[in-house]
Amino acid sequence: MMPLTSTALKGEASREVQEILAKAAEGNLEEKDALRLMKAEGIDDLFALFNTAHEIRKRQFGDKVFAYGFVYFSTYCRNNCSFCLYRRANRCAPRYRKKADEIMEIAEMLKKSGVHLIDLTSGEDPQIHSEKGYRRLLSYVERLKKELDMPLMVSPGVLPKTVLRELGRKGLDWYALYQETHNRLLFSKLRCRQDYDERMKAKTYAREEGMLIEEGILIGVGESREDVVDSVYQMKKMKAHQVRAMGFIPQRGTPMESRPSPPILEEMKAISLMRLVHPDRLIPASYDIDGLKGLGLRLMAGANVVTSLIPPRFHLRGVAQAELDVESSLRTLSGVKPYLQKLGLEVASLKSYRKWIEEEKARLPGK
Ligand code: SAM
Ligand code: MD0
Ligand code: SF4
Repeated sequence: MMPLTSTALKGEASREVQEILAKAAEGNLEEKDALRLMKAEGIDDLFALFNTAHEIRKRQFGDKVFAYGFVYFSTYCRNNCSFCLYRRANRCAPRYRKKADEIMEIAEMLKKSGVHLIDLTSGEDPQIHSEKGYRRLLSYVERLKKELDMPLMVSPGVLPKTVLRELGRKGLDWYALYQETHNRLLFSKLRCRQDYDERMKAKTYAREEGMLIEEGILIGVGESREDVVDSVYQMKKMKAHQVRAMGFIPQRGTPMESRPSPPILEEMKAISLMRLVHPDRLIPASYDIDGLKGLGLRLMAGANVVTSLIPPRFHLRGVAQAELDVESSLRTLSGVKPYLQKLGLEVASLKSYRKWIEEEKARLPGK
């Protein structure tokens, strides 16, 4: 492995942290050392951590980042996750369902804007999670793959094995389903009355059916740092292709509405740790948490995909930041490009993104 070029490993960080980061840069980070990094506090130790993660990102992906367009096509949901604006019981949640033609129009617009992938997301809408609904989801995927020929992700919640199989056959590239935590007790408080194992298994099935998978955790929802470290290594075990950590944003009308957001540093530490443990995986810096102002910090902590870009004029919503910058057109690729340039980053080509996913797909079991 090439040595890191920056001063990240030299700096003023404590000897202990320097030694851990040197090992991490060679791909040998043990869980106990990862926990020490999650507990880092002094500015020098933190700087060295972020800088090492940033250098590893650079070594793997150069100065190029990927960008994802987000289409929240139905905000109805049968579940009651305690952190989510769109939980069933929340009367304050904005609800809508987009029709097939409108989804196509939005996706086309996103394609034209230059994003690398369309992420088709919804709540666990009972009108999608039914026999007829699954057909509808399959038809969206079929149309999008045929008419648009773009890399495609779906995030509609837990799907049955049979539906995942058909999605795989239609050429779907990604299935995203976030556990939020790998601590079962905390899971039961966050994803009330949902089955931990069923959610994990859906990801295994998706991989077996030829899709890349994304796993994710929330930060600031009652997890310990041990939990975060455990999640980062569980993601490795499950061979997730894209891994994310997102800071919690309180939502009105939910049981967690008065819980504050965690400090950005906690999220940055989790992102950096993910980069150290998953050097060549994709890691999102989501617009959905703090908008533009937080993107740079997340990218500097080692993320390499800008997600949750939303076109204006379709009255679409985000998840954690439902309205932020959508109608002002700031939440678009052209809105973030100047900012990326300031950070010394560039938007990668669609060709290079396609190459990345095709190579990863070729490595899936049964290929
Ligand atoms: N309904 C589908 C599901 O839950 O899998 C897809 C919806 S989308 C992918 C929901 C994700 O956004 C959650 O898994 C969670 O990680 C994130 N999210 C939801 N509410 C949030 C909040 N208040 N703060 C931060 N992230 C949040
Ligand atoms: C994001 N709001 O990227 C989106 C969403 C679902 N696959 C992604 C959480 O932040
Ligand atoms: Fe529904 Fe997903 Fe929100 Fe949970 S996170 S309430 S499953 S939309």
